[in-house]
Amino acid sequence: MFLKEFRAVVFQNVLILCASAVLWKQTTATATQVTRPRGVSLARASLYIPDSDFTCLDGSATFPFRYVNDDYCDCQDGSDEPGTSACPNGSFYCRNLGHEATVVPSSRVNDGICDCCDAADEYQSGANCVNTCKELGSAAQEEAQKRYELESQGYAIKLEYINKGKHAKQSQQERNMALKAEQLEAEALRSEKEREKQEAEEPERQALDKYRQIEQEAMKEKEEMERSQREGEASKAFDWLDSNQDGKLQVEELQTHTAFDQNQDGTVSPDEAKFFLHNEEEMEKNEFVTTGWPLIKPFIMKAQGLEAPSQPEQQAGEIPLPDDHHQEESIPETDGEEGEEEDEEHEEEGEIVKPSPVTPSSIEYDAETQALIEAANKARNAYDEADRRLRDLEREIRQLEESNSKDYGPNEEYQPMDGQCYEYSDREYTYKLCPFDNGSQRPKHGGSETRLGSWDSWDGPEGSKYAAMKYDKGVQCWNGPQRSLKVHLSCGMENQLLSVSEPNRCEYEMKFTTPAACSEPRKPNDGDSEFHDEL
Ligand code: MAN
Repeated sequence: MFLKEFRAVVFQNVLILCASAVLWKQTTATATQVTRPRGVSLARASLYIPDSDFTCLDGSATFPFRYVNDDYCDCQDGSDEPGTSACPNGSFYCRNLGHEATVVPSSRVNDGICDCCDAADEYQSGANCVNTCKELGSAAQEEAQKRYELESQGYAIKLEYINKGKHAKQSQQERNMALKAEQLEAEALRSEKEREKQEAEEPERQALDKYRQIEQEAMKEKEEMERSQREGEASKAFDWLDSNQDGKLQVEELQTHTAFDQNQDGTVSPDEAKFFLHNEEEMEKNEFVTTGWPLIKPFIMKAQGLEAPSQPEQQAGEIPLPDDHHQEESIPETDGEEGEEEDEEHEEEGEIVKPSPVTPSSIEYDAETQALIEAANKARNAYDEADRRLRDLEREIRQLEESNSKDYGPNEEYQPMDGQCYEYSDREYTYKLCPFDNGSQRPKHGGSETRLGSWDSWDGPEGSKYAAMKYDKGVQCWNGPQRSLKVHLSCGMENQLLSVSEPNRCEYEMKFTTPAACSEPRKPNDGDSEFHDEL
């Protein structure tokens, strides 16, 4: 406070006459400009009125105007020293006539380095700053003009996209309405065909029931015959193996047949023989017929040079009949009459085993039943067709509604990108983005495609939601999260995938340009931004 009073006195008594001159010297003044202290923007000029006291812009203090730019910092916000480096937090406004106005920190004022292109920040340092604003201004102007032209072209394409998108939406809605009407008709037709089918199937069912009964009986008969053939064969085999005819098979009896020599050492050991008797010393005929013969039969067949079935349960086929008592490993005929009978019996069995002529596929129906079947078939086909038609319609409606519910931007401008795919290759992978569908990665040197994510939502920052897209639920990363992808969109003349990165493992980012992201371009101004700077 004391210092301030002292300085005020000095100013009042010694420099009072020069004060206004100094102050005015520190202003910029051209014919078209409002006069204001050095370092103050046009927008703030009205806050610096030479004839009245100055109030710091943060309202913290008020003092005579001559304190402004007196190279002493009075305001906490540095607003009293816009044209000197006295305040550490002050800022200096470069007018930069011919180019863009800029604001630099006060500390750069008269520091010997040229910051403003009009050299205004170095008015006392002796640095030989040259005013380069005109050159910079025209280069920037040229650049801005080029950008404007490109943006205009991009925007023109965007307008086409908007047109296409809106048109597509409208035709989808029309198609949807038409499909809904067709769906109603198709539902009615299917109900009608269903009723006709039921009406035709009932008499068919009644007629077929009769045949089904006959069929079942024939099947039963066939099974019975097969079973008895199997048992006959087993019984005959038993009699042949039971060489002492005591009604039981013993180990010794089996040992006489090389067919049971499993380890091929030339003899059938008791253990080898016992294996076929379920590890017992002997086996009764009943047991042999049900479970013994199925085990033994493949070995006999093998010894006869026949292919043995792989599953013992499936052994019920015929094997050559025994015809020579002495022929090893052939089931022999029994001596005398009995043998002849067996032989005959077997021949009979051979005939019976032939497949039954009554199988479901070979049934011949009477003309009336046949007509009923044909009528029912016709009704079934008609129903199937009506059902298929309805399901096709429902599927198409679902797809349309799915596509209709997608957010293609505020004016449908992103709609033309749906259904397209764009690629980008780096050293290792070829990446593919199919907007509104998915993103993927394919190794360049072979290997399968990995899905990085499926379309989820718009994901731009608040206020510019349409600046980014999110694709998630990609293929699970090994020991990590499911892959996901973020696509950053910017204005460009064409739809193009510019770059792909993986900032975190299995989290991918793409840069994509598209005319759909262009905004209506603003004509570049004349390069003098003096009237555009803001408070
Ligand atoms: C693959 C690629 C990579 C990813 C690893 C993670 O090699 O999908 O992008 O980083 O898997 O294990």
